[in-house]
Amino acid sequence: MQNKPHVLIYAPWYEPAMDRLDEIAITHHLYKANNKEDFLAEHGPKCSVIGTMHYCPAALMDAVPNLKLILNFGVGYDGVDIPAATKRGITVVNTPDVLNDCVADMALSLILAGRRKVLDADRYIRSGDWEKKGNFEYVHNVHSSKIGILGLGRIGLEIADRCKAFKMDIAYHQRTKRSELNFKYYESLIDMAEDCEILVAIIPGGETTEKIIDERVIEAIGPTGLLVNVARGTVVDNEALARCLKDGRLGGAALDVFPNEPAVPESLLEIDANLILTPHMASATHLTRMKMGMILYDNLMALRDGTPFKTPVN
Ligand code: A2R
Repeated sequence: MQNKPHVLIYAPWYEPAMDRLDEIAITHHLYKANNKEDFLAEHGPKCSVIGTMHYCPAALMDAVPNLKLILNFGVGYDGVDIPAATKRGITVVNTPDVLNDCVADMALSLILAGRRKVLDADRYIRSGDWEKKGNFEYVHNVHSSKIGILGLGRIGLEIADRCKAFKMDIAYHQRTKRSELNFKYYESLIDMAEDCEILVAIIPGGETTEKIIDERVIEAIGPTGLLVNVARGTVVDNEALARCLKDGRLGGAALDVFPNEPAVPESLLEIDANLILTPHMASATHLTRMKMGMILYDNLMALRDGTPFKTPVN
């Protein structure tokens, strides 16, 4: 095919899906290069597309002077400089909706495991404590507990649906009330945290939400409460979280995301109970990652064929 676009792959994604791009494009894998600067200088100018996961600063856009399209593998694009892309006439596309169920499933896994202390209980057996000390501590209910969802968007709504099945009492906070829904709305995040036993975050990252879950909010969730973060690491003040977990102001936390992945704050790694850490895997099932990849494939087809993009964010 004559008019195959050249794609600079900055960060790789689900391989079976990424490999499909080679049917309709010529891919250049920057992340594999020993000398990234030389690689970029050689291949950047012929590329009209960058493929990435949540990250594309203006400097990278400038290294690809004929850039028309950024394929962002993931629904969150807080690491992509959207104003810079828009200013340069570059379209950014993401992979919304197809991951809603998967991320919601993971949120529920963390809620259930965090609330019932499944991982601590597993360690209790393996350490021999069951035989030495007797039965494991009593924990708190999932059913009939009050949950506050921070961000009742596409994924948040799926989480709410699952919580309903678990007979939980559901509330939410975001900037806009959704009058079409029956869930209790809180105008104030801190008020919701005060009233709830579980708080789950599923909002975008970026400046407007940075450390929105601060020490006051964490304290408000309380000593018997659970914080679950499947949004972005930046939305929680993780140092405050570590302090609150250590001195018992917060009962427990379950985190799938961190501010500088794959690094995890030392202060969290030091904590060996009431804290579940997972490596940003909420959407990482074979089927969902394939679906996400195929959305990027379809957007690339649209660029090649001159048809409208499927999932533009700018
Ligand atoms: O605030 P609203 O009414 O725009 O509601 C959105 C809410 N949200 C916020 N809530 C409180 N304070 C904020 N500063 C704030 N900014 C946004 O988050 C909306 O209901 C929700 C996001 O929903 P969607 O745009 O449908 O996103 P989706 O697909 O559910 O994904 C959420 C995030 C991604 O951006 C990734 O960072 C993560 O989940 O995987």
